[in-house]
Amino acid sequence: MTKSALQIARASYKAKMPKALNGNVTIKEGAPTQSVADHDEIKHLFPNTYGMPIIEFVENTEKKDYPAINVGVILSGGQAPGGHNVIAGLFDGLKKMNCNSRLYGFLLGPAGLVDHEYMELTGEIIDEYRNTGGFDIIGSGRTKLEKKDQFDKGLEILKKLNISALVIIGGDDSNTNACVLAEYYKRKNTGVQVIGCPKTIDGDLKNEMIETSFGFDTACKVYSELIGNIERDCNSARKYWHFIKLMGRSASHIALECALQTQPNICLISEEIEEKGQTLNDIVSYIADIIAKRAEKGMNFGTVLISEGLVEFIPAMKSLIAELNDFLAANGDEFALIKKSEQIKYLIGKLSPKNSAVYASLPENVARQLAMDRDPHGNVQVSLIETDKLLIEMVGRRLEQMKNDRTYVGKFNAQGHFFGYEGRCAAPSNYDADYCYSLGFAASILIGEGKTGYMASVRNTTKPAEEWIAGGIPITMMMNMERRHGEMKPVIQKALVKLDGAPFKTFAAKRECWAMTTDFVYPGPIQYFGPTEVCDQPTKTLILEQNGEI
Ligand code: FBP
Repeated sequence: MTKSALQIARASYKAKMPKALNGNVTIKEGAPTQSVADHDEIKHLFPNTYGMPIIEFVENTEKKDYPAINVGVILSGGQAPGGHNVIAGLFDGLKKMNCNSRLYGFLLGPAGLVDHEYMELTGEIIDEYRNTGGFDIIGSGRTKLEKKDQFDKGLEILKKLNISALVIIGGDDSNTNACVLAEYYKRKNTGVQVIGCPKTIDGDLKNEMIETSFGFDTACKVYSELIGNIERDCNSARKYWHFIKLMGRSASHIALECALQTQPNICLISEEIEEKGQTLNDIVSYIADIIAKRAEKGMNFGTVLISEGLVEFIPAMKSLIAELNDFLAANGDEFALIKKSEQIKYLIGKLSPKNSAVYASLPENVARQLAMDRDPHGNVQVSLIETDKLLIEMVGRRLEQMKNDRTYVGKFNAQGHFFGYEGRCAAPSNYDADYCYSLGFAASILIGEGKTGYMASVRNTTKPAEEWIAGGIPITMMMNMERRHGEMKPVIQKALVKLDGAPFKTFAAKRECWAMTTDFVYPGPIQYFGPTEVCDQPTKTLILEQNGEI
């Protein structure tokens, strides 16, 4: 592999860890825990892993003896910067406990466990990937690990390789499944422990105990750099409105964080739109009004940030998408036979009158995107819906009408962008490099201490790394019952943007001013070397959540 100069320099970066993890470690156990809701149901479903205490790692004067063990690791779902450092931290932690322990990686996600595709991760391989972005060390995948026969197939290879613990690095769904697997292996007395790690750039796997999912920090910094560059271009040429859609699936954490970092003229937060019950028309009016007001001041330019899942949060669109999901799930074969050019007309004829009218009002390309293949969960793939283009088209039409009414005098030239894949494999920021390495190291200690059904946790991360608090959180503690595919299932609660939380309130207090001024901030690229105030800062979201102010 030919390496860039940055990669070479970055390879020697020593990830910072909480003080307690640097020497000999022991565990401090808290009181028994409960699930966030639906206690009885969750307890009934997880009799062997429910109610376990929160664990904190503390320094120890004595060195403990740990037996040599074999451990497996899986990267699950979308890429997030720092995954390689979780694996490096896990590897180093295992070797520190016993230099004869071995680590195996299952290839291309959970499918590797079921299909018995794996490789041993040696020190030489790990060193190649320290502080690098991507998940390419073993690859990732979206196979859902949820059925008994998959668990049993997995157990065969775990037994064959004498693996006694498995670490699953994933988002809320993958960690939910990790917990189900932990319970299953414990119930069957297999002797295999399962530990989860919180990953996703979307930032929606967080709660009181898990401060943030890894990758969110780096991805937001990458997008904010790009947004800042666009803002500067915008402020230089003064002739374009830039509509920028940002990844993040349902939750708008990425859009909100990028807004806090770059101060755009408009940022659409899906959770607020849903709460206010806004229509697509309301959103178009909101944007068009700001464009018209800026035009009055001669500013025919600006930036609009749009969260990826926006359309699913507009009540009328939500209802349309839900009916389309059900219809296509039930009539997929018939739909596949319809000629491409006839598909929209066909669906208009099949939907209920209300949803049919909404569907018919959409620009053709968006109507087509809504009818495309579903993801493995049967849901529309929001990353494929060109919301930026949808809004450009609808706002453009509205401004034309406003010109006729003489309520808008200006020029509307717009550019659409989508930032998502650009940030998922970036070289991890110092924050993510340190956080991930610490998470992996914490996972190794949970394993050494015989724990299962836990998620590795590192808290207090707005403070210097040595003050971070590492430990483990019982996954059942994060669970509640939710309806999925018509059935009630135990799942980790997804964290959406809280409208009464400090990050949103800070944004809401400033947005009117940002709309009319041109107070863009240009964050520039992530800095990997240099003073701490430039290189080691966490996200504004995290600072606001923990300290209430920036
Ligand atoms: P995870 O939740 O698995 O981390 O994936 C996040 C994400 O990047 C979303 O932001 C995005 O909607 C989706 O993955 C895209 O999926 P794919 O990688 O399959 O295109």
